[in-house]
Amino acid sequence: MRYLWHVATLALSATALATSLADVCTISYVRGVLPANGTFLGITLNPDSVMASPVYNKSIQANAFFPATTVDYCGVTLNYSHSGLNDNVQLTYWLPDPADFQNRFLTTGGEAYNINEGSMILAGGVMYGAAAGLTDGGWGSASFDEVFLVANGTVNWQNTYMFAHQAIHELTIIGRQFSRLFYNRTEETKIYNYYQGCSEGGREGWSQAQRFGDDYDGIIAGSPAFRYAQQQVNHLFSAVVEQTLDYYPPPCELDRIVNATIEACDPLDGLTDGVISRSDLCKLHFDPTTLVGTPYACAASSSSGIGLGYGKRQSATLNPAQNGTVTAEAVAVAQTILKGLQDSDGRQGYIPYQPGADFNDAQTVYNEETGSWTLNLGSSNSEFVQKFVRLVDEEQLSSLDNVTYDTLITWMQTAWIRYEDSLQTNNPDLTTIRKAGGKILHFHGESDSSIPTGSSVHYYESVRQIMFPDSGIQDGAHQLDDFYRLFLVPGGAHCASNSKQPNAPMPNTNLAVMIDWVEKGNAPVTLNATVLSGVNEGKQQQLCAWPKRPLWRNTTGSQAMQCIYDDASYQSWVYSLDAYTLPLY
Ligand SMILES: *[C@@H]1O[C@H](CO)[C@@H](O)[C@H](O)[C@H]1NC(C)=O
Ligand SMILES: *[C@@H]1O[C@H](CO)[C@@H](O)[C@H](O)[C@H]1NC(C)=O
Ligand SMILES: *[C@@H]1O[C@H](CO)[C@@H](O)[C@H](O)[C@H]1NC(C)=O
Ligand SMILES: *[C@@H]1O[C@H](CO)[C@@H](O)[C@H](O)[C@H]1NC(C)=O
Ligand SMILES: *[C@@H]1O[C@H](CO)[C@@H](O)[C@H](O)[C@H]1NC(C)=O
Ligand SMILES: *[C@@H]1O[C@H](CO)[C@@H](O)[C@H](O)[C@H]1NC(C)=O
Ligand SMILES: *[C@@H]1O[C@H](CO)[C@@H](O)[C@H](O)[C@H]1NC(C)=O
Ligand SMILES: *[C@@H]1O[C@H](CO)[C@@H](O)[C@H](O)[C@H]1NC(C)=O
Ligand SMILES: *[C@@H]1O[C@H](CO)[C@@H](O)[C@H](O)[C@H]1NC(C)=O
Ligand SMILES: *[C@@H]1O[C@H](CO)[C@@H](O)[C@H](O)[C@H]1NC(C)=O
Ligand SMILES: [Ca+2]
Repeated sequence: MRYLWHVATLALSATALATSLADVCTISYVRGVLPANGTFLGITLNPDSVMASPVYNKSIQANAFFPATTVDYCGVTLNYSHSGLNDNVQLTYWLPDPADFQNRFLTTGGEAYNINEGSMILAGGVMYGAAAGLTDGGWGSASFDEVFLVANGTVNWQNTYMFAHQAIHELTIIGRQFSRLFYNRTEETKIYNYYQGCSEGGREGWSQAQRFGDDYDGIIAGSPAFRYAQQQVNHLFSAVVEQTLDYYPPPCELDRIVNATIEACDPLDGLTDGVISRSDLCKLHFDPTTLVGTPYACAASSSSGIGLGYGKRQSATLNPAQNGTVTAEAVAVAQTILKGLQDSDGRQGYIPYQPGADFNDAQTVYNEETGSWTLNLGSSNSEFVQKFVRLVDEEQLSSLDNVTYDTLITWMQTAWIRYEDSLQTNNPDLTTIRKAGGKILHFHGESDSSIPTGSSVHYYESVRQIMFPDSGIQDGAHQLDDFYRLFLVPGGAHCASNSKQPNAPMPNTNLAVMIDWVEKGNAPVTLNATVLSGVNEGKQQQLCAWPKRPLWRNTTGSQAMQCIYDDASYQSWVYSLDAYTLPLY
């Protein structure tokens, strides 16, 4: 009996394997395998909207999220609506050839105010035998900030909840079931559910881990834009520092400070490679006042002002050539920014960037008429306050008149309460995903200039203290290790490699690592990373798991990396955020 059953199974799977991509990648086949109406409460799929076409030999270069690959896939789009709402949400799926499908589904997220990263990112799932999907949230090619207000003063809460967590969850549950039917897998067949995203995509990953923990086997969340109220208002902090200290540094002067910081702090980790792998030692031991008097010079350049900041890019402006020597005022601006937002009583309101990160938020704007550098109130810095805090349907604040550090904290408080159950995304209770056996891989660049690296550390430490209140720092971390690991990426910029520290590694094999953890039980003790530029391009490196930190020591005649625990370093990452009455996780 058993033998016959086995033969029959083989015959069936042989039939399934014989199905080609062209056979299944048609509109009529896809319509025929859509989940039935009633499968998802409140959701109606629209069969008329289905588009499907096969794509062969699509090549994608190595990037921050996955290595170079060439994939064949079936590109499908499919719309749905919510009961009682006249809305239209479009899903995009890339489905691997039936012969390559490995019972995996990958949900992907977005960046800035975009709910997705564009379809190329889906190749990062297809290359591992996963059907992969993205959503437009229901607003087509518009971004969330464009559909957030119905009018001055009126929030579109449906769009807000969709962006916050609902759309990504719907993408996942529809996609997993659709994949099952598309590949003709039985209800008993396990379809592994993965998530991958960075920045806003990192926040979206956490929105799923915190609310829908039992729907995911593995969540990869990079540099998350969570603790949204504080994170977004914090983009204005650097400008308020400049206004308060009444010094508006030419961009070149701050750039010189960053370069000199990298140069001075690079060796503190034991390896002189142009990369600050220990920004904590930099914080503890490097004194930027030593830079006063250092000459700087930059050629004229067109500047987007903002680089990879969180928010929209600004139109390019021309920066004139700049030269001079670093002033005490510029160093004071840098030091105040790196202390982080504090209220007028010296209580901490938010977490700073690490030394060595660019000062993107502090970029000033050249005023040709006055020939001077002025405050930058561009949308990347101020849109959140104007739109999401003040509810004025405009992309930026018109001035910072009377805005103080206390004002920023008041705005953070207002947004925190308003978006606590939608965008805030800092619930530290991960009991559901832990119990369900899901895994979380969290990473963050240590030279991120858009989302402070310490924001990820603060969340990790909140989870540890809430879930394992009776354990110490290292023992609690050891318990978290079972399902949640945080890796800081030496020299890493915001979800990208760093042109200022080109030898820095990027963890761009995360989905392979996660699959290995989920499906084979091989937990990442250190995280696999690859150098994506510079002289060491292609070289593999390992990243230490928090709270351990890398240190290169000359033990066997050559510098070897060790992951060590160092309490002074650990303490340099800890902020009590005592400007608020409630605990801020
Ligand atoms: C689901 O119901 C809607 C509305 O009644 C209908 O237009 C659509 O064809 C149905 N979808 C499927 C997959 O049967
Ligand atoms: C599906 O959604 C897309 C994107 O919003 C839209 O362009 C298209 O017209 C929709 N198709 C149908 C049949 O509603
Ligand atoms: C894809 O590339 C391979 C190798 O270059 C080639 O053999 C194959 O014919 C190509 N397939 C299609 C559909 O273009
Ligand atoms: C929205 O409010 C701002 C600030 O009060 C005002 O300048 C703008 O005209 C208003 N927009 C509309 C469409 O009323
Ligand atoms: C789906 O698989 C079942 C066995 O699990 C088989 O009987 C059926 O013919 C398959 N359907 C298609 C469309 O391949
Ligand atoms: C900082 O270093 C970069 C190279 O990493 C260089 O292009 C830039 O000109 C330097 N800036 C200053 C002000 O020295
Ligand atoms: C420095 O800038 C001034 C104008 O501000 C210019 O006259 C001078 O040539 C510049 N010097 C160098 C070394 O670039
Ligand atoms: C700033 O405060 C001063 C003094 O209270 C007040 O006169 C002025 O109108 C305020 N400016 C703005 C833009 O609120
Ligand atoms: C680790 O990264 C290297 C490239 O640096 C790659 O060859 C290797 O396959 C990766 N390992 C895993 C498990 O992804
Ligand atoms: C490490 O130690 C060996 C032997 O003592 C020495 O030759 C070498 O220069 C050292 N390397 C570094 C990078 O300090
Ligand atoms: Ca170094």
